[in-house]
Amino acid sequence: MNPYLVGIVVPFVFSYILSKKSSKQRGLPVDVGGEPGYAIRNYRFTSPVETQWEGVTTLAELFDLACKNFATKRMLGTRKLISSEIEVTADGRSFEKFHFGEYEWLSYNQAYDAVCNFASGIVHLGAIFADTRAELAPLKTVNWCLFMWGCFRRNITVVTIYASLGEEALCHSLNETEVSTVVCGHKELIKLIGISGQLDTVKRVIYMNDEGIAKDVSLAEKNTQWTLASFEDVGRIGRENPVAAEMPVSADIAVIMYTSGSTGLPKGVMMTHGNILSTLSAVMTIVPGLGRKDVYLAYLPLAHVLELAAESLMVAVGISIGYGSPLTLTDTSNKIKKGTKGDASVLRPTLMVAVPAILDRVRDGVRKKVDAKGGLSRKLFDIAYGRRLAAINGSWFGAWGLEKMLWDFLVFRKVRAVLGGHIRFLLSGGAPLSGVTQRFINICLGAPIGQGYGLTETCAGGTFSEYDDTTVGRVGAPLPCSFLKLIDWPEGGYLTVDTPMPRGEIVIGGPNVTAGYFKNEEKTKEVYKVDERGMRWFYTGDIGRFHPDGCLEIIDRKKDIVKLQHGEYVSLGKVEAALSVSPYVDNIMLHADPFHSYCVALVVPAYQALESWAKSQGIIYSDLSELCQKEAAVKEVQGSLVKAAKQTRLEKFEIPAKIKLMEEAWTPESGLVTAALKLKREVLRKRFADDLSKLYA
Ligand SMILES: *[C@@H]1O[C@H](CO)[C@@H](O)[C@H](O)[C@H]1NC(C)=O
Ligand SMILES: *[C@@H]1O[C@H](CO)[C@@H](O)[C@H](O)[C@H]1NC(C)=O
Ligand SMILES: *[C@@H]1O[C@H](CO)[C@@H](O)[C@H](O)[C@H]1NC(C)=O
Ligand SMILES: CC(=O)N[C@H]1CO[C@H](CO)[C@@H](O)[C@@H]1O
Repeated sequence: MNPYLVGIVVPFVFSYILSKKSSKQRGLPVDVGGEPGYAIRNYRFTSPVETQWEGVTTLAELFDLACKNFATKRMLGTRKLISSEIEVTADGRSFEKFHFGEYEWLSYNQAYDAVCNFASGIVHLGAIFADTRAELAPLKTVNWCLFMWGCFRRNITVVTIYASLGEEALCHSLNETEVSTVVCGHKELIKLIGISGQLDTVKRVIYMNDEGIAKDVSLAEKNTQWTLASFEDVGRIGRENPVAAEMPVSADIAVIMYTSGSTGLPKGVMMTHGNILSTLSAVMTIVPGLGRKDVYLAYLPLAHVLELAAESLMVAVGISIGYGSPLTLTDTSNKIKKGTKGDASVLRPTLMVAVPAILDRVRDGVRKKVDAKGGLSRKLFDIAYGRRLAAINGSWFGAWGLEKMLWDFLVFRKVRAVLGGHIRFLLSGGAPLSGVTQRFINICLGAPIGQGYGLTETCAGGTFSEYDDTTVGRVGAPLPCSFLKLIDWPEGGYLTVDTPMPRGEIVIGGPNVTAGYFKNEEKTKEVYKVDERGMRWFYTGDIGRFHPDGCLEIIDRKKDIVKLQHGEYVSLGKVEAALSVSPYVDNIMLHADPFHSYCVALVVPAYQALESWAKSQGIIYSDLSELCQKEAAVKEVQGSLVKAAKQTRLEKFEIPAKIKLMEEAWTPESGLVTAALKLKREVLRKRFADDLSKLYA
């Protein structure tokens, strides 16, 4: 039978039968102490959970338990490097490309031995550690992960710092924590040598045996007084001199995580073992059927709280973790040699964590491919997508059934193969995910996206959207480890008595709320408060509203609001998210100035889209920089911004009146965005001050 016919008949029957909207109550009001507000808890738990594992109160104990339970199962995998080469493009830029082979695995037992060896080896070396691991170290991340567990076993606090923070921030973080031993790869080692004169406390460096490390090590030996040792050395020393564990207690600090704040120097968030454990316990209750059959693809840095929590949870429940990196994820990723396989196609993971920026890229990539193919396959894709959208819109049950199977087989199977074809659950966090992207990924991958909301300060705990919640744009009900409260913010016009939904600043309380900022009493006091009942609350500065079913929607951010000359308020984050829907936008920073009546914006265009448009228009240009300055290009992008703004019903004053196209992408390395790819407004404003003032001229 003609598949089209089936595709058109079956859906009606199914959507008709199953189009019942579920109205499950996911969060319930709760009575709490502290500042008055509107508080909500998870519908299944009356008080915040602290641990899901009997008798386990620290990560160190959790690791022991996991190794006992899952002994011979695969725990950590990395891909063998087969070859690497430098590829030079036509315009003279060079890229390193890799060819990786199959995954090679360590069992839980083997990992346990390695962790014990590291733990003993560390004792012979010294105290606090810092991780400045680069993004691309796919071969050695296993060592870093094992090393962290080794530190926990010795009650040693691990400090995590992004190498991409920049010199000043790196110096500041290492100085502040008085770190004595630094763990790093070769890129970071070079950075460290460069600032070695300003580091008083660093005595030792443990390096990863990356390719090309030898000459950096000899450079360090020449220029510094440091003791240098490789991971292998530490393991060997530990094996030869075993030392008993020195287990921490729940209230001991496990990790000090430096977060790249959008302003000023980074702050070190102190996380206790109890903090992290309560987040793990909470997330565990939320992913359906989390179990030993799952495979997890780890590719975000462990210095990201989401990744730390996710990887620890995977270990706790006996899941195999395969390592990858953002630049080697798919067959078409930047660093993957043409014709060889990306991490996802080799590992075929069932679970992944993603930040919205990465999902946006996946969406754009798929869309581009489909558009490029054109013709019948594009039409088929659009029909399939439309049908699925309508079905999901009705109810979750409508999302299953025969029609889904048909479309999956005809259309989405190929899309799914991009991430290995087996994904059954995706967790998105770190920033709000646009509804458009959420739907797109939902439909194309056929897997629910759990959207979480949480901060480093709350140990990633906050809210989480359940797998059966098919709405978009919301971040779900409170996690079982958190109470959420909205409090009035009269200056911004958000009140808990607002209708139809209570609105206000989001405040998070519970055992997951971290101990505060390291050596920063003042800032800690400003945003952390303990109420009369002994519960800790963190003031997020985000503005949210609670839907009647107890789910949270983030609608604004306190400090991102600017009042224009004529008194209109512009919420920068909200407008940027809306404008990002434009296919020409890779990144955008809206700028509003109280002395003007309109906004302007810096736009990093999606270069491919812009270039193919230019080609279609017969526009001649020698390089990107010239194209970005062409009036026609600016006009085209601006036009698409206006369209995006209309779609999302922005006000006229919210639409940037003038824009500048940036000729270079904003990356964490350039210090213009955080490692989670959030804009660093202050830095961007300073860097592009001239461009901004020209836009207002
Ligand atoms: C770190 O400490 C050293 C020595 O005390 C000092 O020279 C340097 O300026 C400090 N750097 C930062 C960023 O605080
Ligand atoms: C763990 O280390 C911290 C900091 O050195 C110390 O205060 C604490 O007492 C230690 N915990 C145990 C159980 O020994
Ligand atoms: C989804 O449903 C809502 C109302 O329930 C409707 O307003 C919207 O147009 C629908 N969207 C699609 C794509 O069907
Ligand atoms: C580990 C931790 O910080 N635990 C605290 C969690 O919060 C409760 C009160 O809500 C405290 O009693 C715990 O000490």
